[in-house]
Amino acid sequence: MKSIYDEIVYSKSKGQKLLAILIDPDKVSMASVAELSAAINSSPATHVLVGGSSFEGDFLNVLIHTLKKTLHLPILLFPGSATQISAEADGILFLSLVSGRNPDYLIEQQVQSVPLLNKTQLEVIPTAYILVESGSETAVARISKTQPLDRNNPAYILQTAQAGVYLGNKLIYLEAGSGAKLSVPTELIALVANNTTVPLVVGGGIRSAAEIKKAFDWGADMVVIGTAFENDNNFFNT
Ligand code: 1GP
Repeated sequence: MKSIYDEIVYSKSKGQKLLAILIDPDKVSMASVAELSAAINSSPATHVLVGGSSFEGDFLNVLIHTLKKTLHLPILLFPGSATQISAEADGILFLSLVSGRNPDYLIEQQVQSVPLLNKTQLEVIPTAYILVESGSETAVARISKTQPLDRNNPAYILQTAQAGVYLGNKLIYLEAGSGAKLSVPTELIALVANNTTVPLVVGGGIRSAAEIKKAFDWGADMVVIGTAFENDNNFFNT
Protein backbone atom coordinates (compact mmCIF):
# COMPACT_ATOMS: atom_id res chain seq x y z
CA MET A 1 0.00 0.00 0.00
CA LYS A 2 1.28 3.46 -0.91
CA SER A 3 1.96 5.86 1.94
CA ILE A 4 -0.16 9.00 2.20
CA TYR A 5 2.83 11.02 1.08
CA ASP A 6 3.47 8.77 -1.92
CA GLU A 7 -0.17 9.21 -2.91
CA ILE A 8 0.24 12.99 -2.69
CA VAL A 9 3.36 12.85 -4.88
CA TYR A 10 1.57 10.55 -7.31
CA SER A 11 -1.39 12.94 -7.54
CA LYS A 12 0.98 15.84 -8.15
CA SER A 13 2.69 13.91 -10.96
CA LYS A 14 -0.70 13.31 -12.58
CA GLY A 15 -1.92 16.88 -12.05
CA GLN A 16 -4.75 15.63 -9.80
CA LYS A 17 -5.49 18.37 -7.31
CA LEU A 18 -6.06 17.62 -3.64
CA LEU A 19 -8.41 19.29 -1.22
CA ALA A 20 -8.10 19.12 2.56
CA ILE A 21 -10.73 20.12 5.09
CA LEU A 22 -9.24 21.42 8.32
CA ILE A 23 -11.06 20.56 11.52
CA ASP A 24 -10.24 22.58 14.60
CA PRO A 25 -11.09 20.40 17.64
CA ASP A 26 -11.84 23.57 19.61
CA LYS A 27 -14.77 24.23 17.33
CA VAL A 28 -16.33 20.77 17.21
CA SER A 29 -18.65 19.13 19.71
CA MET A 30 -19.09 15.36 19.92
CA ALA A 31 -22.78 15.86 19.22
CA SER A 32 -21.94 17.25 15.77
CA VAL A 33 -19.32 14.69 14.68
CA ALA A 34 -21.66 12.37 12.75
CA GLU A 35 -23.08 15.29 10.79
CA LEU A 36 -19.59 16.68 10.18
CA SER A 37 -18.33 13.34 8.94
CA ALA A 38 -21.29 12.96 6.57
CA ALA A 39 -20.71 16.46 5.19
CA ILE A 40 -17.04 15.68 4.57
CA ASN A 41 -17.87 12.37 2.90
CA SER A 42 -20.20 14.12 0.49
CA SER A 43 -17.67 16.89 -0.29
CA PRO A 44 -14.86 16.77 -2.87
CA ALA A 45 -12.26 16.65 -0.06
CA THR A 46 -9.43 14.14 -0.42
CA HIS A 47 -7.83 14.62 3.01
CA VAL A 48 -8.76 15.80 6.47
CA LEU A 49 -6.41 17.82 8.66
CA VAL A 50 -7.06 18.02 12.39
CA GLY A 51 -5.43 20.65 14.55
CA GLY A 52 -5.53 24.14 15.87
CA SER A 53 -3.38 26.74 17.52
CA SER A 54 -4.60 26.46 21.07
CA PHE A 55 -6.26 23.07 21.45
CA GLU A 56 -5.04 20.63 24.13
CA GLY A 57 -6.38 17.45 25.69
CA ASP A 58 -7.70 13.92 25.24
CA PHE A 59 -10.66 15.11 23.21
CA LEU A 60 -8.43 14.76 20.13
CA ASN A 61 -8.30 10.95 20.50
CA VAL A 62 -12.04 10.64 20.99
CA LEU A 63 -12.77 13.00 18.13
CA ILE A 64 -10.54 11.24 15.59
CA HIS A 65 -11.62 7.78 16.76
CA THR A 66 -15.25 8.74 16.20
CA LEU A 67 -14.57 10.44 12.87
CA LYS A 68 -12.79 7.34 11.56
CA LYS A 69 -15.83 5.18 12.12
CA THR A 70 -17.57 6.86 9.21
CA LEU A 71 -15.01 9.02 7.42
CA HIS A 72 -13.35 7.49 4.39
CA LEU A 73 -10.44 9.90 3.98
CA PRO A 74 -6.91 9.94 5.38
CA ILE A 75 -6.66 12.01 8.56
CA LEU A 76 -3.50 14.01 9.06
CA LEU A 77 -2.63 15.81 12.26
CA PHE A 78 -1.82 19.48 11.81
CA PRO A 79 -0.48 20.16 15.28
CA GLY A 80 -0.18 23.53 16.92
CA SER A 81 1.99 22.10 19.67
CA ALA A 82 3.77 18.95 20.87
CA THR A 83 0.71 17.76 22.76
CA GLN A 84 -1.58 17.67 19.74
CA ILE A 85 -0.70 14.11 18.80
CA SER A 86 -3.12 11.21 18.51
CA ALA A 87 -2.36 7.64 17.51
CA GLU A 88 -5.88 7.52 16.06
CA ALA A 89 -4.86 9.61 13.02
CA ASP A 90 -3.14 8.22 9.93
CA GLY A 91 -0.27 10.66 9.70
CA ILE A 92 1.13 13.94 10.88
CA LEU A 93 2.33 17.04 9.09
CA PHE A 94 5.54 17.41 11.07
CA LEU A 95 5.68 21.16 10.83
CA SER A 96 8.65 23.43 11.18
CA LEU A 97 7.69 27.10 11.12
CA VAL A 98 10.59 28.11 8.87
CA SER A 99 9.20 31.59 8.24
CA GLY A 100 9.65 32.42 11.93
CA ARG A 101 12.64 32.83 14.16
CA ASN A 102 11.20 31.32 17.31
CA PRO A 103 13.23 28.20 18.19
CA ASP A 104 10.24 26.80 20.02
CA TYR A 105 8.38 26.29 16.71
CA LEU A 106 11.47 25.55 14.64
CA ILE A 107 12.71 22.63 16.76
CA GLU A 108 11.69 22.57 20.45
CA GLN A 109 8.05 21.48 20.02
CA GLN A 110 9.26 18.87 17.54
CA VAL A 111 11.76 17.45 20.06
CA GLN A 112 9.09 17.45 22.77
CA SER A 113 6.69 15.54 20.54
CA VAL A 114 8.97 12.56 19.95
CA PRO A 115 8.13 10.46 23.06
CA LEU A 116 4.43 10.68 22.16
CA LEU A 117 5.07 10.17 18.47
CA ASN A 118 7.18 7.07 19.07
CA LYS A 119 4.20 5.40 20.70
CA THR A 120 2.21 5.69 17.47
CA GLN A 121 2.34 4.30 13.93
CA LEU A 122 1.69 7.72 12.44
CA GLU A 123 3.21 8.45 9.06
CA VAL A 124 5.46 11.46 9.58
CA ILE A 125 5.53 14.01 6.77
CA PRO A 126 8.18 16.70 7.32
CA THR A 127 6.67 20.01 6.27
CA ALA A 128 8.19 23.46 5.79
CA TYR A 129 5.47 25.69 7.20
CA ILE A 130 5.62 29.26 5.90
CA LEU A 131 3.41 31.99 7.26
CA VAL A 132 2.77 34.81 4.80
CA GLU A 133 1.49 38.21 5.88
CA SER A 134 -2.25 38.45 5.24
CA GLY A 135 -3.58 41.87 6.19
CA SER A 136 -3.97 41.44 9.95
CA GLU A 137 -2.52 39.40 12.79
CA THR A 138 -3.55 35.72 12.71
CA ALA A 139 -3.68 33.15 15.51
CA VAL A 140 -0.59 31.37 14.17
CA ALA A 141 1.45 34.57 14.37
CA ARG A 142 0.12 35.45 17.81
CA ILE A 143 0.62 32.02 19.35
CA SER A 144 3.95 31.25 17.71
CA LYS A 145 5.17 34.78 18.48
CA THR A 146 6.62 35.04 14.99
CA GLN A 147 6.34 37.56 12.21
CA PRO A 148 4.81 36.38 8.95
CA LEU A 149 6.89 36.95 5.83
CA ASP A 150 6.29 40.12 3.82
CA ARG A 151 3.82 39.19 1.05
CA ASN A 152 5.48 41.82 -1.16
CA ASN A 153 8.86 40.11 -0.99
CA PRO A 154 8.30 36.95 -3.04
CA ALA A 155 12.03 36.36 -3.59
CA TYR A 156 12.59 35.96 0.14
CA ILE A 157 9.56 33.71 0.50
CA LEU A 158 10.86 31.48 -2.30
CA GLN A 159 14.30 31.44 -0.67
CA THR A 160 12.62 30.33 2.56
CA ALA A 161 10.69 27.58 0.80
CA GLN A 162 13.82 26.34 -0.94
CA ALA A 163 15.78 26.37 2.33
CA GLY A 164 12.95 24.32 3.83
CA VAL A 165 13.34 21.75 1.06
CA TYR A 166 17.15 21.69 1.36
CA LEU A 167 16.64 20.94 5.04
CA GLY A 168 14.79 17.80 4.01
CA ASN A 169 11.15 18.85 4.23
CA LYS A 170 8.93 16.90 1.85
CA LEU A 171 6.04 19.35 1.66
CA ILE A 172 5.80 23.13 1.53
CA TYR A 173 2.78 24.69 3.22
CA LEU A 174 2.18 28.34 2.27
CA GLU A 175 -0.10 29.63 5.01
CA ALA A 176 -1.94 32.93 5.23
CA GLY A 177 -3.38 31.91 8.61
CA SER A 178 -6.82 30.64 9.51
CA GLY A 179 -9.52 33.21 8.72
CA ALA A 180 -6.95 35.42 6.98
CA LYS A 181 -8.19 38.63 5.39
CA LEU A 182 -6.00 38.05 2.36
CA SER A 183 -5.09 34.60 1.04
CA VAL A 184 -1.65 33.74 -0.34
CA PRO A 185 -1.12 35.78 -3.56
CA THR A 186 -1.47 33.71 -6.72
CA GLU A 187 1.83 35.01 -8.13
CA LEU A 188 3.54 33.72 -5.01
CA ILE A 189 1.92 30.31 -5.38
CA ALA A 190 3.20 30.18 -8.97
CA LEU A 191 6.70 31.34 -8.03
CA VAL A 192 7.10 28.68 -5.34
CA ALA A 193 5.40 25.95 -7.40
CA ASN A 194 7.63 26.63 -10.41
CA ASN A 195 10.86 26.70 -8.45
CA THR A 196 10.48 23.73 -6.10
CA THR A 197 9.69 20.10 -6.74
CA VAL A 198 7.94 18.93 -3.58
CA PRO A 199 4.14 19.10 -3.28
CA LEU A 200 2.80 22.55 -2.42
CA VAL A 201 -0.02 23.04 0.08
CA VAL A 202 -1.80 26.41 0.22
CA GLY A 203 -4.27 27.59 2.84
CA GLY A 204 -5.66 30.44 4.85
CA GLY A 205 -8.46 32.83 3.90
CA ILE A 206 -9.75 30.83 0.93
CA ARG A 207 -13.52 31.24 0.96
CA SER A 208 -15.00 30.31 -2.42
CA ALA A 209 -14.86 27.64 -5.11
CA ALA A 210 -13.42 30.26 -7.47
CA GLU A 211 -10.55 30.96 -5.07
CA ILE A 212 -9.85 27.25 -4.70
CA LYS A 213 -9.70 26.90 -8.47
CA LYS A 214 -7.42 29.92 -8.74
CA ALA A 215 -4.98 28.45 -6.19
CA PHE A 216 -4.94 25.17 -8.14
CA ASP A 217 -4.53 26.93 -11.47
CA TRP A 218 -1.53 28.87 -10.18
CA GLY A 219 0.23 25.76 -8.90
CA ALA A 220 -1.09 24.59 -5.52
CA ASP A 221 -1.17 20.80 -5.30
CA MET A 222 -3.38 20.80 -2.22
CA VAL A 223 -5.69 23.52 -0.93
CA VAL A 224 -6.76 23.62 2.72
CA ILE A 225 -10.21 24.91 3.68
CA GLY A 226 -10.97 25.51 7.36
CA THR A 227 -13.18 28.49 8.22
CA ALA A 228 -15.40 28.42 5.10
CA PHE A 229 -16.40 24.80 5.79
CA GLU A 230 -16.65 25.42 9.52
CA ASN A 231 -19.14 28.22 8.86
CA ASP A 232 -21.11 26.23 6.34
CA ASN A 233 -20.93 22.44 6.04
CA ASN A 234 -22.65 22.81 2.67
CA PHE A 235 -19.87 25.06 1.40
CA PHE A 236 -18.87 22.65 -1.38
CA ASN A 237 -22.44 22.04 -2.53
CA THR A 238 -23.50 25.64 -2.99
C1 1GP B 1 -5.32 27.30 8.41
O1 1GP B 1 -4.79 27.13 6.12
C2 1GP B 1 -5.70 26.75 7.07
O2 1GP B 1 -4.17 26.70 8.84
C3 1GP B 1 -7.12 27.08 6.72
O3 1GP B 1 -7.40 28.44 6.82
O4 1GP B 1 -9.51 28.60 8.13
O5 1GP B 1 -8.86 30.43 6.58
O6 1GP B 1 -9.62 28.25 5.67
P1 1GP B 1 -8.94 28.96 6.78
